[in-house]
Amino acid sequence: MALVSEFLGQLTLGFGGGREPRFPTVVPAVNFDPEKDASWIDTAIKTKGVDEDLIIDILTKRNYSQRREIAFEYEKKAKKDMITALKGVLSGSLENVILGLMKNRVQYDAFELRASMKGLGTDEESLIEMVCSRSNEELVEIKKVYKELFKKDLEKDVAGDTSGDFCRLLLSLVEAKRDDPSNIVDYERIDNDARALYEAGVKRKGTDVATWIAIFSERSVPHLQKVFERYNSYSPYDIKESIRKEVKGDLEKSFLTLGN
Ligand SMILES: [Ca+2]
Repeated sequence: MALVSEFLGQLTLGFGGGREPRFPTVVPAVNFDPEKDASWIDTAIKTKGVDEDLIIDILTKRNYSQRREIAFEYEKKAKKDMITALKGVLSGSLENVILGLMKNRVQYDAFELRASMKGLGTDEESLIEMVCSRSNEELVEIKKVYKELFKKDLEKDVAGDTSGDFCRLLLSLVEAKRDDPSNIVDYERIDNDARALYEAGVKRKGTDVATWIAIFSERSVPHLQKVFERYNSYSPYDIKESIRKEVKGDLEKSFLTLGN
């Protein structure tokens, strides 16, 4: 039976190799044919002793929605659920990770995060997507699963792969310090935060990024939405325009994702 380390090796292969230097698990596979993949999976399952390598090869080189499409085609063709069929023939850690790729969003996110930082370079787009669009509760779960799967701290990997304000923002988010939503609307705090965002950005020369990071990463989502509304009574530009004016690159993309 294939070892989990071999499986993880498959996930990394695409990064070190020449043809797919970046995020092979995120970018959809080219010439993707779900019917063909489904029939390969069917063949692998039916092979005596199970062709684990083939299963790994297919499922790790497709992105999440492609894997779902393969499962759909498989069910059409084999008249049974692909996850159940895989469960029946796989075992141990390999079963866990393969099934994780198929259906558990948290495990999937942990894998994508790992893939976005492994090997040469960093896939910032995926990193931003994963860290800036997940809720606090999701990030707490992702960190836990990340540690279980890779025996590494997500914080340390993020810190090792990014730098400067971008790194500080991601770490602040990964620390999951965001307030829980409250039933009490604190208008004074909303106003203070809106003014602070304006004074730290559009109103001054340069940007006090630390203040932006603190507000964007520590306030609850409903509170932030009200802050962004209130922001318009201070700033001539709305929050998105302000982000575009004040910061650039990965930091800009991150704040824009958070400002959504
Ligand atoms: Ca400014």
